[in-house]
Amino acid sequence: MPASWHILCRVVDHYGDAGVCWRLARQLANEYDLDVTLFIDDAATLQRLIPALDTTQNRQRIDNVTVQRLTDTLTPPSSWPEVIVDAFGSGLPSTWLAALERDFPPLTATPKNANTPHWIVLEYLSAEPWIETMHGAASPPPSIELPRHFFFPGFTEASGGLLREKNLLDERDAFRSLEHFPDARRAFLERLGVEALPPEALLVSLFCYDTPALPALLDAWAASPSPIHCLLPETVAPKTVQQWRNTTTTRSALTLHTVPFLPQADFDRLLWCCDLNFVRGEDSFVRAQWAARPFVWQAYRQNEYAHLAKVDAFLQRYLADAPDALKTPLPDFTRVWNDERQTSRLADAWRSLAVQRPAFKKLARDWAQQLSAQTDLAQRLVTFCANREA
Ligand code: TRH
Repeated sequence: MPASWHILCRVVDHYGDAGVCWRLARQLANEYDLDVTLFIDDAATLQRLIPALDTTQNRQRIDNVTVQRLTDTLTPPSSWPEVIVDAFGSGLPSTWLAALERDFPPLTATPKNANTPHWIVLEYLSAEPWIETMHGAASPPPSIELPRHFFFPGFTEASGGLLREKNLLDERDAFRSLEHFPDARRAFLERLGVEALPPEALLVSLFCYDTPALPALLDAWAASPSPIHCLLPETVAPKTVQQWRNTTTTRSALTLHTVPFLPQADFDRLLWCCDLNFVRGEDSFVRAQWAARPFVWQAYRQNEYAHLAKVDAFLQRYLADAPDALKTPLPDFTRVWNDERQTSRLADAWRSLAVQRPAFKKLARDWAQQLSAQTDLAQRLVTFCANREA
C-alpha cells in the first residue's frame, strides 16, 4: 500500500501557488509511487494549468493524483496520511486542527509510524542565504504532539532544492536537438498562431506582472536595431499592452504575438523555443532556468520593495561565475525591470544587456548544468520525511 501524502494549497493570487503544488503532486505520485491527494481551494486557477480538470467536481483523479476541493471546514481524513504538506504555510483547516489535537494531544508520546503524520511547511522559493539556516528546522505545532518542519526550496544543497521532473532535461534536449529543433519549434509556434519568423529575429517570451516599466520595455524593443518577435501570454497586462498598441505608431523592430495561456505541461516548450524568456514569480522562474536559455526574472512584488532583496540574492548566486561582460548589465537591467522608479533608465539598461547575448547564452547554459547536478526538491522532500527523527 503506497504511503499517502496530502498537499494543501490555498491560492493567494496568480498561478504559482497552484502551479508549484500541482507540479509537486504529479511528481510525487508518478515518480515515487505515492498516494497523493492535492487539496486546493481555487479549482478555476488550477484548471488554467490542467484544462482536463472538472471544476464542478469536489473530488477527481487526474494524472494519478486525487484532486479535492479545500475548504476551512473540510472533514478530516478517515485516517491520517504519512505526510501533510502545508503549502506556503497557509495552514490546515480548523476541522483538521481540532481532529489532530484530539488524536495527538500534547505531551503524549506519539510513535513514529504511518499513522502519525509528518507536517511539512513548504515555503516559497528564495535565494537568500538565511533560508539555509531555517531549512529543515523543527517547529512543533502548539497543542498537537506531531513533528512539524520547515522546508525551504532553494538553489543550494543546504536548501530544499528545486522542482525538476526526472525526465525534464532529457525531454528538453530531445526537443532542442539540432536535427529536430527547427521543425519542432516551427510546429509548436504554428500551434500558437505564430508563423514565418524571420531567421534573424530574436524570439522573446514575456510572462510578467503589469508594471509601469512594461510600455518602456516595448518601446525599447521597438527601437531595436534588429527584429524582435515577442510571445505574450493572453493574461499578461492586457490593458497596458492594448494601450501601447493604440498609442505606438511605429512598431518598427517589434512584432507582438498574443498567445493563449497554455496547459502547464506545454509551458516548458514555450520557453524552450525562445532565445530569451521574461519570467516571474516562482514556477516560471525555475522553469526558465531549466530551459538553459537567457532569462530575466520579475519577482512577485512586495511592499516597501522588499522583493528587491530577493532579486539581489538571486543575482548574486547567478552571477558568481558569470562572464565579466554580464556582471553589470544583467543585474542593472533586472533591478530596473523590478523597480518601476527606475523606468527612465530601462532603454539604456536594455541596450547594454542586449549586446551581451553570447555571454548571456553561455551563463544560462552553465547555470542549468550546475543546477542539474543537484538532487531535485521532490527527492529531498521524500528523503527528509523518510529520515524523520521526531
Ligand atoms: O503566476 P505567478 O505570478 O504566481 C505567483 C508566484 O508563484 C509567487 O511566488 C507567489 O507568491 C504568488 O503567485 C502568490 O508566477 P509563477 O510562479 O511563474 O506561476 C505561473 C504558473 O503558470 C507556472 O506554473 C507556469 C504556468 N503557466 C502555464 O501553465 N501556462 C502559461 O501559458 C503560462 C504563461 C504560465
